[in-house]
Amino acid sequence: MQSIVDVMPRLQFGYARGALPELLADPQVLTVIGFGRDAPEHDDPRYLQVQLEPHGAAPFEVWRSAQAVTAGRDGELQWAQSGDRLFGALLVDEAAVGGIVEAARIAYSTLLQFCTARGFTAPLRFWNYIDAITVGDGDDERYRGFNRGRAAGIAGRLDRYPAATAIGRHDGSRRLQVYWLAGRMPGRGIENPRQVSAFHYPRQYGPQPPSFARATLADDGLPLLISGTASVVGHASVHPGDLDAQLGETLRNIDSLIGVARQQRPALPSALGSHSLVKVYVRNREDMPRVEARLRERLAPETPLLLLHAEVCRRELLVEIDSCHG
Ligand code: 3EB
Repeated sequence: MQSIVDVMPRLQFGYARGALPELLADPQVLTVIGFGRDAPEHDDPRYLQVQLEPHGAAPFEVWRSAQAVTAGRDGELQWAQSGDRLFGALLVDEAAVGGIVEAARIAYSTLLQFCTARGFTAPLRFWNYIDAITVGDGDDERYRGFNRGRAAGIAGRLDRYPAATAIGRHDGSRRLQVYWLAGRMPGRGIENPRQVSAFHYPRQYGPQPPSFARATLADDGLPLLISGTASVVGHASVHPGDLDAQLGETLRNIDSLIGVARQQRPALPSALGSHSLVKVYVRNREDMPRVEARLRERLAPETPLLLLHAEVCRRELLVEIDSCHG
């Protein structure tokens, strides 16, 4: 007999090593992401290339829905939707719009209007990939400009912040890339008691605090969506220059967030593991083998792990980790 309780169909996240055309041949695949300059080209709107170089041969990241998918393009925006899930991605050429601030404002106002028009009024998770993220001094730093533009694009359109990642690319292409997952019902923002909420960061980090929650807990068809997490305690970066200590602090922050989320959803596994998808952004390419070795010691052996060479938005931070969990 069927349960009278609605169970949301699950969206699965994983890393896969198949051939791209075969992955895309599955009609329930919502999104495939290829990493680095060796990622193949494909014009399917469910496929996205991210210009961050992987450590070793990169798998594809695959999001798979329990239902059929429809997909298309709308200008520079690509989208795919299935039931209550919408995946979208957008590239904005900074030179064409006058810089990073305006690129971020246009990206967010465009994508939020698009999502609302399709009935997906609840963005749940954003990934932002920004070339040369720490270039510029003081309040002219590009990441601070991105924060100003993002806040302007969101203003009046969102009453709560989803989880996010904002990470630097090294490819020299001044195009802002944003991709996201949206739903029809808002998720709950989860904050970390070890950290000041990013949207309350003090003035020293720029005139506009970053607009993101530490994690989103949405319906039970979605994992806990954990934001980019680094060695930040309170609002300060801790352990500058000490890679192992930064990794330890980052994992403590993630454990803490999972602990808070488990108060709302006790069925969530208590630690990262085979039911998680872990993405690790490493500032210095030469640190990648060490980061991988440390994480293999610290995490369950079957934990899906992808390491990418990327620039964290504070110069002293050597590593950042984001995850879909549970
Ligand atoms: C931090 O804790 C590290 O601006 O969207 C992590 C995740 C960070 C998301 C964002 C920034 C963002 O502040 C940086």
